Amino acid sequence: MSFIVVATANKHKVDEYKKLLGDIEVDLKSLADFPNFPEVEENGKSFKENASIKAVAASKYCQAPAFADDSGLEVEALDGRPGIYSSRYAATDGERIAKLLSELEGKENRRARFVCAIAIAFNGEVLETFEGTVEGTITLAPRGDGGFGYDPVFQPDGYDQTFGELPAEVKNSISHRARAFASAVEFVEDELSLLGDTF
Ligand code: ITT
Repeated sequence: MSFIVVATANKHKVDEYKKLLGDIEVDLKSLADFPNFPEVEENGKSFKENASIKAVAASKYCQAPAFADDSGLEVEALDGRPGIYSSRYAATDGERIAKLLSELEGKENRRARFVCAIAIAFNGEVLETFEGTVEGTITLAPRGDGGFGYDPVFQPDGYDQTFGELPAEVKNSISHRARAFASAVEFVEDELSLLGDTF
């Protein structure tokens, strides 16, 4: 069976993509299946640029169609930070959350959005990029231990619980990642039949 690589070292992202694939029949590999994949420098200026850098590198190294996800949290009162630096904002999830809450202390505006860019690449070329977002607010304290990253402090609009508290199926039906991935799947189904059963 053919396979596609998700160019990520983040196992939480891999888990989410496995669920998002649902009954689409494709063998999903990740960088865990390519342990010697060289580190790529994410030196792009946008989520889409960084997703493209990762997808291109993986499509070449793995000799297979690849997609990558660059994502993060944009906080209104912090002028969009941490944004593309979300994973580099501090060393661990706990420290990232603590730093975010301390930066927001005393601020009334706690609006934020998660952004996910997905790039699909084949033979070292980007075929297309997609973006998905989900709007919400940053809670005063972490709640729940589901999901990963900033999920315990992100409460999506229309819900009383954070992504850390909501069941995974709910996050996976409204998340930035789910929305970007839905557009990517639509593109692959509509536009890429020329690649036959590669996808
Ligand atoms: P790869 O580059 O290997 O994919 P990464 O975790 O470094 O792994 P990013 O550079 O895209 O990925 O950084 C995304 C960071 O944004 C991630 O580490 C989290 O801190 C945060 N983030 C992204 N999506 C999230 C989500 O669904 N829930 C919570 N936090 C998220």
